[in-house]
Amino acid sequence: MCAAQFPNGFLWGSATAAYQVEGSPLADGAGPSIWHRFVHTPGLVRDGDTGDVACDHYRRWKEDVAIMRRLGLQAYRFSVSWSRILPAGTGHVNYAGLDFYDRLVDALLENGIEPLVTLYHWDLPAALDDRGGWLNPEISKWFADYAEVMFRKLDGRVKKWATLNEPWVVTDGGYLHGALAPGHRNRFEAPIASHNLLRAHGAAVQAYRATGRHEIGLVVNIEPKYRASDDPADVAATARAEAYMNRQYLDPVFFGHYPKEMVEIFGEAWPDWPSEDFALIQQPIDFLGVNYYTRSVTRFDANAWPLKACAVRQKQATYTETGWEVFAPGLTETLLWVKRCYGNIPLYVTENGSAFFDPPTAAKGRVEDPLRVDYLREHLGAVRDAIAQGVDVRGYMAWSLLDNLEWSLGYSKRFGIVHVNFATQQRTPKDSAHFYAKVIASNGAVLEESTS
Ligand code: PNW
Repeated sequence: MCAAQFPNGFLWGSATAAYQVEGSPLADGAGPSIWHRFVHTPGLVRDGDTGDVACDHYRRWKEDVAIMRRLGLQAYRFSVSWSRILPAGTGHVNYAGLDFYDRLVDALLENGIEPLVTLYHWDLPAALDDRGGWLNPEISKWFADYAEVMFRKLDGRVKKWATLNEPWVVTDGGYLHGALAPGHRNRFEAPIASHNLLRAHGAAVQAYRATGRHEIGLVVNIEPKYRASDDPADVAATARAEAYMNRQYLDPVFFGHYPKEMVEIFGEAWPDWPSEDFALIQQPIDFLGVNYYTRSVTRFDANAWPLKACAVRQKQATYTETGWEVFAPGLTETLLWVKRCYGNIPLYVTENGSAFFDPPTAAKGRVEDPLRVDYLREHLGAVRDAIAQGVDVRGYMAWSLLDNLEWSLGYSKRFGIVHVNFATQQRTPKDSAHFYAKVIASNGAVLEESTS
């Protein structure tokens, strides 16, 4: 038995994002988002999959809340679709869209489940993309105005807000490599989009201080970078990769400047930023959300643009269906790294999970997913280890509650702890969900039981 335990009040939950689960993207007066556009552009999403129906959560949310309750979840992290609230992105408020989240929050609270609300999980109103989207500096005001609508409606019932989910993925996928909406490939645009995401984050935090009374933070994805060798070229490549993915957003928020490696990475495409922007970006936040999936062992690669770095595949490791190495110690390392670099801010693991093939047995009422159970067990142990070493981790949100639209990979990758049959919308909690329910009921004590 290990003495380390999860603190009392540790928050156990699960997470989703609006476009990945809701379906009915244009219902009740909603405007289209860039994801609605992207999925309806032929050739961009695997198998032509769309979020038109997804998990039909927009209509089946009551059933989904009941599932959460049965599993004993204490928290549900979801995101709000901006274009349901403001169909044109700014201006007219669509009260029917607002009502959906209003009812969801009430139902969660009635079932003893705390809502954690993310304001932006990638589904920008298409009308704002037409005005330049994240490339238009006015977006900080657009975002703060939208955020304020949400704060006025839900703050008090919602006590934990996140501004942005994974700004790195938004810019790397959406503006640099083009695999995600809006699908641009432009090295001059990516830094501008990043900077405006940060300004928008800061403006929303400012708006929250004026209207809200609880907690607001930011959610970033972190993938710890281990150097492949001590060769100076590999060491420098690893530092670039760490700056680009892990520090590009946190350094400005906590220190008021970008990592020095950004100029080296982007060269002439990296602008000189007005110094007053950093006062806006550096608003104090109440917590940080960390999304962790994997690590990377990094080496120099002259052909890998723009980082001149690439990941080295590990021979002995298990890889998930998204090609990510299963490496639980990396989560402990990530949490320790955040504390070491940025101080003792309260942390939530806002996403962690794995895509594996599930056996087609859901119709019989059982889905055995031993690899996902192992992943969950090992990563929860990693969180516990970080807590034992003094990191202030306050909660864990399993990604994802439901199998869902894995963005441009469509429905081909299943991250859910609850299986979704997309033909019938039948939900079946997988073995991993039942395991997680036991973890929650014992506040983590079940992790100490030997499994071999
Ligand atoms: C996250 N990376 O995306 C998102 O927040 C989820 O919406 C998504 O479904 C989940 O992880 C699984 O992919 C990421 O390349 C996408 O490092 C890419 C990376 C990290 C997170």
